[in-house]
Amino acid sequence: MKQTLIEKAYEIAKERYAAIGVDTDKVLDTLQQVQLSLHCWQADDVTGFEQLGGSLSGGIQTTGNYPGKARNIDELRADILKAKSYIPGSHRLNLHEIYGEFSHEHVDRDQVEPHHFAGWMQWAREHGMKLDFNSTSFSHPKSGNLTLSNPDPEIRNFWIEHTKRCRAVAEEMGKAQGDPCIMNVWVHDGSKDLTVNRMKYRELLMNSLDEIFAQRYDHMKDCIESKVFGIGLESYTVGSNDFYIGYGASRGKMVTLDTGHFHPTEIVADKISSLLLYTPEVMLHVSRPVRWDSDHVTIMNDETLELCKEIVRCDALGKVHIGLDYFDASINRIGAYVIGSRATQKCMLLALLEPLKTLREYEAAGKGFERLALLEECKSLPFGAVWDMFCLKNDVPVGEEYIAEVQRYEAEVTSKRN
Ligand code: RNT
Ligand code: ZN
Repeated sequence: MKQTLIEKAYEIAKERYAAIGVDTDKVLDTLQQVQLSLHCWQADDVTGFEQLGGSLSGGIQTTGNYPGKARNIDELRADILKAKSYIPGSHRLNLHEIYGEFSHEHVDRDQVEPHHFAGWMQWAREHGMKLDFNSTSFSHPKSGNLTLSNPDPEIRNFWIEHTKRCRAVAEEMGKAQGDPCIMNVWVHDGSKDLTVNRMKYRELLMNSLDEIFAQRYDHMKDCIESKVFGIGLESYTVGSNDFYIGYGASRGKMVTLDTGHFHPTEIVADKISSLLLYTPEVMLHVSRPVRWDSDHVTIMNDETLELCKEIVRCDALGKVHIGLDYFDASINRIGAYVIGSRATQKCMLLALLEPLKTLREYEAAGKGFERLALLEECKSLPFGAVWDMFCLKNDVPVGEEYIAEVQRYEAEVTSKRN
């Protein structure tokens, strides 16, 4: 797209926003600071590099078999860099334990060590990305239906050991990058059919977590993720929302809000302010549930928009960590990264462009009509011109230009993978 055209449009948009008291230059500076944590698992359908040969388990599923998924670390890294080159700003990378560099030896989950991620740490440094981390309780012979809440001490201790070791990995990552690594704990634990022991498993999970978190670290931060149910585990989820809110609030741990992990009519954005009053920070997994936790590619929809608006309205950009979590195997996977990341950033931009001061004055004065009218008018202000400027400034493709770029990478690289 012609640079002069983008600049001209931006100047007009800037004036238009100034009329409602919004400084677009400042907004662009703020947006530049907003980092997404890109999930490494979109490029290979949550397979990882353990090569255990099993299929994805733990109640999560990828659907589709679009060709070209990354088959090894080199391909995954190349794909992530490609995606990153079409996403404005600088971002983090969120790794799962199963993506370690195990170089053909079988390293069981209770044996993982920081050195298995030394290559990632170096690679991330070279490419200006900070790392976040996740323990992996799914897709393993010992995953079953219960991990950290398993009544069998042997299996439970296996997963406790795994999670402890993952925290040690995260600590090393945090140290190496001079910035805390955020480590998420999500376990699928639950039951397909009725249980008559709800309390028992939750107590076990609580005790396991207490044991895992007993070790204090200075360079990593823990977060814990709830869910309504997993596929095949429909009747009961040990780590429910209530469970983790209670746990997080009583232990001072961050809660992860995955936008696919709530009842369809719940508004996830509404939860941020409550959490921030009782827990230090919040982690997000931005996703797009379609009828269930389907992990469709994030788009610019009301849910994502409302989420970003809440972060800005709570003045919580420094306290809310924005991770992405979706895995669509039915379309070009690099394209999926780019769509979801840019959509989240666009939502954040719209949120930052809100004339919050005026809106709040209206609200304080009981001017309901005025508040609603301005909220509605904001929807048709020329935010697209501001977004284009952001892309231009960051030297990434403007607008739909990245489609052809992704197509080219597909033709030259991913389509040649079997
Ligand atoms: C599953 C959770 C979890 C996973 C990733 C792979 O429902 O959302 O966060 O998607 O850890
Ligand atoms: Zn998630």
